[in-house]
Amino acid sequence: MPARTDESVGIGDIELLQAPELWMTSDAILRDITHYFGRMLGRRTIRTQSPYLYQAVVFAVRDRLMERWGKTRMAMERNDYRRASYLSLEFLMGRLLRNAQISLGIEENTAEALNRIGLDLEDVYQRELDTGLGNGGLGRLAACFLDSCATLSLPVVGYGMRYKYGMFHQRIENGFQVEHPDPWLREGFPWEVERYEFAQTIKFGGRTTSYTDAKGGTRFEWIDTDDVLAIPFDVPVPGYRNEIVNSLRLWSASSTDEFNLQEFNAGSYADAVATKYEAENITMVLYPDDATYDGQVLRLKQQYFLASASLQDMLRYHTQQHGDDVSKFAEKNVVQLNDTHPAIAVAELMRLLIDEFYISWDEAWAITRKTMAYTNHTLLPEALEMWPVSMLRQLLPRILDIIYEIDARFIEEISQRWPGDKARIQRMSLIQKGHTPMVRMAYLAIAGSFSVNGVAKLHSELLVDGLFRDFAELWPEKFNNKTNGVTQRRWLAACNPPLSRLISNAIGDSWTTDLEQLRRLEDFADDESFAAAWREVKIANKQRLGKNIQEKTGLPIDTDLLFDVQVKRIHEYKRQLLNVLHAIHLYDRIRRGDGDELVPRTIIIGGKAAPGYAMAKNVIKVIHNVASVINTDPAMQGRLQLVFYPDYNVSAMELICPAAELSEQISTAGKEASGTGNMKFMMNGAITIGTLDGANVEIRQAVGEDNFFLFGLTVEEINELRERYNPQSIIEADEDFARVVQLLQSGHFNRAEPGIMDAALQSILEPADPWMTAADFRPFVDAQLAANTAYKDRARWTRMSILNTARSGIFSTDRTMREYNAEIWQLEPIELDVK
Ligand code: 26Q
Repeated sequence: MPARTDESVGIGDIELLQAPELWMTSDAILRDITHYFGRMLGRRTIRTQSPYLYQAVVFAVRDRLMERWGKTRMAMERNDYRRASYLSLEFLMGRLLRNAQISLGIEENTAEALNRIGLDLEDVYQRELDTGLGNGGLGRLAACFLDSCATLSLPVVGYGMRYKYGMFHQRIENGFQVEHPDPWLREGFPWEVERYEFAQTIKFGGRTTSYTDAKGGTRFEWIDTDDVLAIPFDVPVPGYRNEIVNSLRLWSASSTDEFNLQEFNAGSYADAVATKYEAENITMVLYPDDATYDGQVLRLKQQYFLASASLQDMLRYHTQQHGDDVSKFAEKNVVQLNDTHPAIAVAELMRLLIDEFYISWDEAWAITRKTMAYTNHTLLPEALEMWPVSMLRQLLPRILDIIYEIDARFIEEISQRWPGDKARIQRMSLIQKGHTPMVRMAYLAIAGSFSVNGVAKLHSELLVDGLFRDFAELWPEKFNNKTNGVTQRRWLAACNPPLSRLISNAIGDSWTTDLEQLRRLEDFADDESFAAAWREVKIANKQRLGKNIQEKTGLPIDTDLLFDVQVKRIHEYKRQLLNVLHAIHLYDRIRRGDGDELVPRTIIIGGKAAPGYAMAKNVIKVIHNVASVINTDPAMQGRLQLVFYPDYNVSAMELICPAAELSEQISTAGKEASGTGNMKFMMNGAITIGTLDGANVEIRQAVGEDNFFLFGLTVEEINELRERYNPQSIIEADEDFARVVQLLQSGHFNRAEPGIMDAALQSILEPADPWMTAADFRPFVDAQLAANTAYKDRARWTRMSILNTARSGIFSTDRTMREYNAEIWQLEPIELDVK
């Protein structure tokens, strides 16, 4: 139960928001900025290094959001809309100020207000720290989803974690990644509003007992628990110029007062304080792993903490609206699970309905299965989450009981459908038997949901044909696809102002809420003056990025070169090494005097490696060593550069994607669920060089095969080749490849660091290489040559670039969210005039 509630004040609801609306004029904005700067923050002089001007501007904007936020909430309550809750351990929001300004339509007025006192809004934007509460694609997708839902007026709440430390900062020392913490809250986070009145208590540990209730039924209790308090902090999510402001509710862990007191009374102050730290540990840090499962207790605590706090919050709201009758919970709520990370919510909702609302098992199960929907983001078996039964027994005993009961009933269902098929039961059971029995979280999510979706067409097909085949046979109606997208408000309008202006001058600005309008740019693909303007924008963006890279790395960037970019988490399946092999091949060609046909290029690679992923960290070192040889060789001057972009994050991508010309999407086919960086590049006019993997397949289909550089083995070819794969023979048969391997083996890139390249090189030479990098080397080099030829023909390249933008319309998250809503959520859009 919450420690304090509104009701406990005893005065009922009093509406205070009766003041007239704030003006959006530059006068009014300037007045508020100076008010906050002087009277609230207590500052007089503006120091460019201080965060206070930024904070004052945020407060002025936030006031204006707050009015709309209140109205949105009021409309939600009074019309009692069905809501979707997006549960995610990650929301990679990036910076919020520019986006809020654009959504409210006050960017020009704010800039003018600041101009009047001699300040530049752009500098204020740059002062904001990234909200880095996510690892990569999955977390950024959640952020794009929230933007689109608010813009479509959909009643969707994001539920996430307010980690004290977000994604680590990457620094490079001697070519090695060194991780530094991200204390993003240190200067305060002026966007959030603490809502202590909605705090929830979360149980851990203890034991379960049963008793007989008045009607003779058996009831269960979870007792002797160590409780932790979940405190919500709300962040506003503005829709684009539609007066809607939705919420992202982030939970922060804190110790419960009662609990501390007990131990204090027992005489151990130190223990009481230690316990407090243990509680707060739950939301201390984001796990920086993006594609491997590591079964740590703290991670399980995080997952349960998010699931329980969010579900209790939904039930609190539901009972506020409907009293204690939860029979309509599934009519009023849908929960979208962002991967299996919050999948324990299936069991937690069962517990809450049965133990706290006294609903029968069957009714609770019907409600749960009508409420939950699950999105899968990976096909990699090593990423599938499984928790040891023993860990659950210790940490969440009541939840384990419920999972066992779900499993027993599920097995019964399988036996009825396939009598006697024991192997099938073993395969499908929620519990994996063995020395250390494990709970398979994906299976719990599938069994407890009415919808299971993949994130690109190919990925969804592979789920049904492979990973979840047994389940798709049992419940074919549950499985569906929702191809990812990105929000054009951030990934075109905000990050690429010159291109946005050029586009809007040509076709108007309706693309900001209807991205398919970009198709009208096709009419300009052969217009010479438009093409010239298009090229100028790209050059300006390359200069902006070049300057940024020079500031970060000290390396002068030649902006006449083709910008060839691969930015994403470092992982073997994404094959940054294949890119490096190609860079070495180009270096080798130029060195041996065979580079005349090559257009000059700058290869930019960026991304973070999980701190525990040795091979990924080694890849970063390899890139740096190769880069330092290339970049210091006078023969490469003006012809070839290789740059590692340090500390890649959302704000970096906002500079990078508008400047990219060639987008590297070169994962082993069947491994990248979708990709979303690929869409950002396409939208900004980069041309993709890629494999038939994830959403690349749909990108190629949308843009046409002539406007995409395809290479590499298909999923079928990879499966077929697997058993007789022999990288050595591939290398021996390919002189260029052999020279590249020879350079690597000879120590050419690591004279003073013997052995440093060995692990990476060895991984490619291994017949067991799961990523089959060597098999795709020659096809990749050929596709790069095709890109090289296309780039030489300026008119042709520009045409391809324009067509990439023009045909990127389907990759808006507006489209993705419409599909989720039509096929899974079925929400009515919010109407602000209360019915
Ligand atoms: C799991 C257990 C313990 C600790 C961490 C994790 C963990 C955390 C994050 C596992 C995976 C992730 C992130 C996965 C991710 O970003 N997947 C990407 O999702 C994108 C959006 O759907 C896709 O476009 C990418 O293809 C996919 O790799």
